[in-house]
Amino acid sequence: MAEEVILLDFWPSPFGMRAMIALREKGVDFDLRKEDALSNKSPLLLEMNPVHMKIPVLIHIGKPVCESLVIVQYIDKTWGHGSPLLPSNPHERAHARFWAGYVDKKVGQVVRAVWTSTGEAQEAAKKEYIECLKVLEGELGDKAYFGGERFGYMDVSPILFYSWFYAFEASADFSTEEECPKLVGWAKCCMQRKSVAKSLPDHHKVYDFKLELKKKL
Ligand code: GS8
Repeated sequence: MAEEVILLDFWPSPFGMRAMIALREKGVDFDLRKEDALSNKSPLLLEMNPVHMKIPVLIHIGKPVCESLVIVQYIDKTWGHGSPLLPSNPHERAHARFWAGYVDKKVGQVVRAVWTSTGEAQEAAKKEYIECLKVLEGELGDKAYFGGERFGYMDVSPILFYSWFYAFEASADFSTEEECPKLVGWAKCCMQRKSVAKSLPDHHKVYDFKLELKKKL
């Protein structure tokens, strides 16, 4: 390996998937170190991300980069080869950052209650979650990818949910495809890319993990 690139990851983590997709889009070789981020954090993780103590952490020539969206931007700037993930136009760039942030600030905030709650609380969470997805679908419109014809930063951010759709659906009895057909069409189109297919875990495995996690909560 020409320069040392290490990714600290936890296999079901949606956030780790973002970093992996970006590295694979750029064709960067990396050493994937699997963590048990929930119950047995390694000394390296604690040293490299002492503030949040969370994965993913990208360690490039000994220096850590934390937070998945920051990592994706770092990868895009550092490895210039391959097509850029972020647009160069300042307004388009700001727009891409806004929507990537929407995924964490809105969708990410409501989704937990979809699989952890029950009864009326779950129904309310499901409604709110589907509304958030529909807003995202509205932004996608009839485009192939969020940014237009090319896969980019705005796709790397939300695609992580695809591997979790099944777990959410099975927990709260709904079909994402019926609710948001264009969004699921987009996700299937992203899955045609090697970078994405290789980085997203099997949705049944994710579901089993969720069941185990729910028992512990
Ligand atoms: C979130 C990372 C995160 O929650 C990002 O990188 O975008 N905003 C951050 N990581 C989890 C992995 S599981 O989904 C984590 O490391 N959790 C450990 C903990 O909460 O202690």
